[in-house]
Amino acid sequence: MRSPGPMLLLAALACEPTGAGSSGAEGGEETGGDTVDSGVAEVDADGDGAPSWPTAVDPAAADCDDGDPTVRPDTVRFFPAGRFVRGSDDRMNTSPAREIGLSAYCLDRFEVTNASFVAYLEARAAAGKPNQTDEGDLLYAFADDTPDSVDERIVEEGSAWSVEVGYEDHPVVEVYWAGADGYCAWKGGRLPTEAEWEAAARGGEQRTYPWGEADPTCALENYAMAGDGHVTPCLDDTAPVGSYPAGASAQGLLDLGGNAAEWVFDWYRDDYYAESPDQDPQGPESGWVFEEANPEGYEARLTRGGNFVTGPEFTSTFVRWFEPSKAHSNGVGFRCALTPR
Ligand SMILES: [Ca+2]
Ligand SMILES: [Ca+2]
Ligand SMILES: [Ca+2]
Repeated sequence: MRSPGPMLLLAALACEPTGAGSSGAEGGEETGGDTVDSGVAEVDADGDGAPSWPTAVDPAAADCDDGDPTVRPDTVRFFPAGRFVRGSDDRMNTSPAREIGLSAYCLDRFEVTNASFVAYLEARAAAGKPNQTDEGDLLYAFADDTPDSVDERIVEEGSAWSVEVGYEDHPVVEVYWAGADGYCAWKGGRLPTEAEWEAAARGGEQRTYPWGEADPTCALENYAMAGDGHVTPCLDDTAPVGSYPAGASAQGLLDLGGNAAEWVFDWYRDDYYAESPDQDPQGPESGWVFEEANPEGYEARLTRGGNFVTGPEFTSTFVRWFEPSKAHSNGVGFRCALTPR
């Protein structure tokens, strides 16, 4: 477990998404120390109003880190150990659908925002490496040479960074996998595994979409509507995180469908589900994709949940979407997981 320095704590305090207000903060007002029916007292060691996850009666109110008052269930949700059916037999790369087990984990309720990611760049600058990991991997794509509909929202000005006004609470996009991985580690967490992401979206009910079975609409998520052979985006841009409370998952996670697609930890192989372990799968050892247009193939990682320009099927709970491992895109961001502690 890494020990966060003062800069991390300051950044964590400054980075709670303000777009979160509409979706409530269940659990945040809980008082610790209540005696429950079993006679076991809930413990709230860090005094943030949320009981520690091993003692919490209600998983939705559980504190994933009872030693850190900046980690609370209004922004990080606890998922108890359990089993769920992953995948779908409808698609080759999601077959076979089968039951797997996961240890307890925690997952952010919101996509990581531009403002939060700038705090990470500032912390890297203090370490002398503003836009790269210690291994030299780029974090954010400032110089985007691909034509697209959305400009970069984080602007580099010498040794400082600013977010385009009005985009502070939008999900960070144009972020490399290494940037997502590095940010989550800096926050004391990690990227979710693909299986953790899917279990959270399924909500313990085998949901087709994070909110349930209803077809996507522009009131449920930020995606692109299917039409006659083409798609029409609801907004053609990101929206502030947490803008679609009607599309929340069973456990209250926002924007799992649409807005920014989300990097997960795993490498991508289309046949992985046939060979993956039944407990806590972490993905294959390496990722690779072959395509007609690119028969030599390329190294690939995974995103989940679709984004503001993808059609409805990509925003389902089970569809897997691969990207070149060093890719960046105006529609790809991430959220972080945490092993409860
Ligand atoms: Ca607590
Ligand atoms: Ca806490
Ligand atoms: Ca998303």
